[in-house]
Amino acid sequence: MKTVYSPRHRLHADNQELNAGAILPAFELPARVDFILDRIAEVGLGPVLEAVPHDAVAAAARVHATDYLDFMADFWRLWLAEGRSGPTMPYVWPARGQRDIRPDHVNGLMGYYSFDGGGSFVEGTWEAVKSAVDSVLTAAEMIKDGEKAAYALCRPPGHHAGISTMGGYCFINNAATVAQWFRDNGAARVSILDIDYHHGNGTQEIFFGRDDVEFISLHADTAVAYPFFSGRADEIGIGEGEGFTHNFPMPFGTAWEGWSASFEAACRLIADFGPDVVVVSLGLDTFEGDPISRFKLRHEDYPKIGARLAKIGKPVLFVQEGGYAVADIGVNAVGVMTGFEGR
Ligand code: Q9C
Ligand code: ZN
Repeated sequence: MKTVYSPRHRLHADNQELNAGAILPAFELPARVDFILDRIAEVGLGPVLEAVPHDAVAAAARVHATDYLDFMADFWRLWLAEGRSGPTMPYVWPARGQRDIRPDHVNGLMGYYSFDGGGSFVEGTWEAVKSAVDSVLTAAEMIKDGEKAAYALCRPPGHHAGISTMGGYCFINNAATVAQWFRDNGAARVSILDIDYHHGNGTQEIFFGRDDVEFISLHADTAVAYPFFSGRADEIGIGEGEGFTHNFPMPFGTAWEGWSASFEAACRLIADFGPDVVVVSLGLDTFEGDPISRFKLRHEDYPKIGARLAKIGKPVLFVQEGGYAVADIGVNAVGVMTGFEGR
């Protein structure tokens, strides 16, 4: 299987996050990509190709608001103009009872265009964000040209990014952007299967009212787990989209037995929908050793995921999302791919 990535992901580094009352270095690190690339080489998964530059912003604008994209493009200039240069973090949001009103100052804009403190910028963030879109579009072209599967090793991840909000380490929604790209390039129907530990709130928001892009998410029950404000089983879509969003929340401690029951149901939903292509939001934070998550999948489970996805018989574009047990994510990511290939 071919992997696509951009070395420009490295420009997004040394970010911070709010975690249990402390400001810590972000878990979402450049080393994540290195560990996956090392494992790809070790196992001989296949060629690793550099992303071809695309008009990433135009592709993203098919699913994100242009004022949001303009804000991110301009963000570092606004930050420097305030005399700052260190990593950023939003800190005030328009919550219930306040107005949905766009401020002029960068401090307010950060909050207006985010839903949590996980949208932390450094100087190179915007370049890295666009490079992840280049990766996913390059991989999509391979699928369009006949590959059965491709792996877009995106960083930063994307599935928490909504129409006009960053958060959860995400800025542009890579999976949503590529699903829309497939629709714009001949696919009648696209399924997005999100198997990251966290609910794919951004992707859900983007496609909630649509019947041409199905969204299925397996995740930790958001009654008790991040991102808390979406991901319940009763969220099924709205209007024309009713019945085309499917959520499978699962309790802390879920291991293969429970997880695979939801996964099997998800695979059947995909077969019923009959998409031209399946986009898999591939988070590896379901792993038992993940430092910020509480599922119990083991190394040997990941090839089984790939093998079942291959049985659907549709082209699959894997898009990297979360996964933070740094030394293990290479083994688990490549395990999905080798399982898909039946080796
Ligand atoms: N103590 C992705 O996996 N922090 N984003 C939760 C837990 C946010 C995860 C804090 C986690 C975001 C792409
Ligand atoms: Zn996650």
